[in-house]
Amino acid sequence: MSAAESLVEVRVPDMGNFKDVAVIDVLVKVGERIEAEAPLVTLETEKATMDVPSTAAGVVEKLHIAKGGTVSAGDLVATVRSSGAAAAQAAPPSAPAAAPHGGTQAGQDSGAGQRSGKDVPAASTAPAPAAPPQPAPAAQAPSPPSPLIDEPGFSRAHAGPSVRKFARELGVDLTGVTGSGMKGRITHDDVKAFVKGALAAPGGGGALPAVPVVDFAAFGPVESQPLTRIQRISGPRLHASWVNVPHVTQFDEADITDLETLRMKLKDGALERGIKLTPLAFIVRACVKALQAFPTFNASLDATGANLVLKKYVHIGFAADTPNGLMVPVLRDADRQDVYEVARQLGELSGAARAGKLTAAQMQGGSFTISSLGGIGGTAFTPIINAPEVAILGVSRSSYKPLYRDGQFVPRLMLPLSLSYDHRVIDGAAAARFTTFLAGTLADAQALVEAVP
Ligand code: CAO
Repeated sequence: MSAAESLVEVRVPDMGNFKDVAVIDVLVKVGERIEAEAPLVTLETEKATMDVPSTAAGVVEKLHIAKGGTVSAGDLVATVRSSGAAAAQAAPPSAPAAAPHGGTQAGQDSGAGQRSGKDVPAASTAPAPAAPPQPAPAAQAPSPPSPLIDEPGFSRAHAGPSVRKFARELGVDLTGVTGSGMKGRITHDDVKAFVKGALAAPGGGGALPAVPVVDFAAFGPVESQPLTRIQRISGPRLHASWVNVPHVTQFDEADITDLETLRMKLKDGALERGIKLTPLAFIVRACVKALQAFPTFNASLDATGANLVLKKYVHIGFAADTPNGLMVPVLRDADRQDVYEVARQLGELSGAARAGKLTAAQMQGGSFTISSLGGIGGTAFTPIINAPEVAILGVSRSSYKPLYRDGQFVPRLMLPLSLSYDHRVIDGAAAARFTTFLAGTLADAQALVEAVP
C-alpha cells in the first residue's frame, strides 16, 4: 500500500429500530474501482429498500456480507482501499450514509471542499459551480410504510429485486402493476408504464384526495373483520382499473325469448351428458361472435399507450362468485368451442373456483370478461373493466317485458346487458354497435348452437 492509500471500513449506518435486515443485492465485486457514494449493497426491510453507499473512492478490497444474508447497524459491509486524500472521509456508522430510495442524498459531498484539487480530477469531485451547499440531513431510518403500498401484495408480486427496488423508489405498489414479462413477470418497463399511466390520469397523478378516517365506534358498537386474501389481491387491481381507465357503460337489452325456448329443449339432453346448459354458455358464444366482428374489443393498449394490441385468440374470463370472494377463471379459445363445450368448461372452471382449486394458469390470459349476475338478480350495473382488457360485459336477470310489435304489445323475455368500455380505445358509437350486434346475435338462437367451424 502506498503512503497515500488507506483501508476504509464501510459499515451499515443507523437504520432506526431495524435489525437483521435482508441483503437483497450486492452491487460491487472485490477488485472493482468505485467512486465515493457508489452503492455497495441493497438492503430491504419490511418497509423500504435502501442502498449502502461507499464512504470512500478506491478499490473494493473485501466484501464482508453476501446476498441473502442479514445485517444490522454497525455491521461491516466492505473494506475499500482508498487512494489519496480524496478517500478517507469515512463517516461513522451513524452518519447519513444510506438514504431510503426517494429520500435525499444531499450533504454527502461535504468533504469535497477540503480535497486537494491536485490529487483528484475536478470533474469527479468538485461541486457543481451553481449548486448551493446542501444542508446535511438528519440520520435517516427507512421510510415509514407507504399508504399507497399494499405490503403483502407487494411481496407476492412476480418481480425481481431490482424491479422491486425501482418500484419502491417511485412509490409504486406492484400489486396494481400488470407484468408483461415471461409468465406475467413485472419488468422495469411495466413499472414505468404504470407511472406514466398514473401521471396521465385525471388530476395529473397527484395523490388522490383521502377519504376521511372516522371513528365508527363513536357512533355505536362495531366489529372489525379482515378482508379475505382474494379481496386483498383483487381490490388494488379493481382500484387501478377504476382510477386509470376512463369507463363508460352502455346499456342494452336482448330478446332471448327464442333462445330460452331452445335452451329448455336442449337442456335435458345436455344434462344426460353431464353438461348444465345455462344462459351464460350462449352469452359466451354470442360474445365470441361480437368480438370477431369488433376486434378492438378483444385488444389491449400496450405499455406506451400509443398502440393497440389486437389479440388473435379469444380467451373469455367470467366472474365467479365463490365463498372466498370474486374470482375470474378464463375459458381459453372460446372461439373454437361449441356451446356444449363452453357450458362444460364453465361448469368445470366455476366448480374449481368455488372449491378454491383454480390454478394460476386458469386465471390468466383473458382477452374479454363477462360478469353474469343473472342467476342472482338485478336490472343493470356498471362492471369495472378487467384492465388491461378494454371491455367487460355485465349481464343481469332476464324478465318478461311488453314489446310493441306489429301494432300490439307482446311478452318477450329480455336480457339486460351492461357493457363497460375503455373510452380511450372504444368510442360510444362503436360500443352501441357492439351491444346492438350482441343483442341481435342472442336473438338468433339457432346460430348459437351451430357447430364451430
Ligand atoms: N337471467 C335469468 N336467469 C338466469 C340468468 C339470467 N341472465 N343467468 C342465469 N340464470 C339462471 C340459470 O338458468 C340457473 O337457473 P336453473 O338452475 O333454473 O337453470 C340459475 O340462474 C343459476 O345459474 P348458475 O349460476 O348455475 O349458472 P350461470 O352459468 O348463469 O353462472 C357463474 C355461472 C359462475 C357466472 C355464476 O354462478 C356466478 O358466480 N355469478 C356471479 C358473478 C359475479 O359475482 N359477478 C359480479 C362480479 S363484480 O363483483
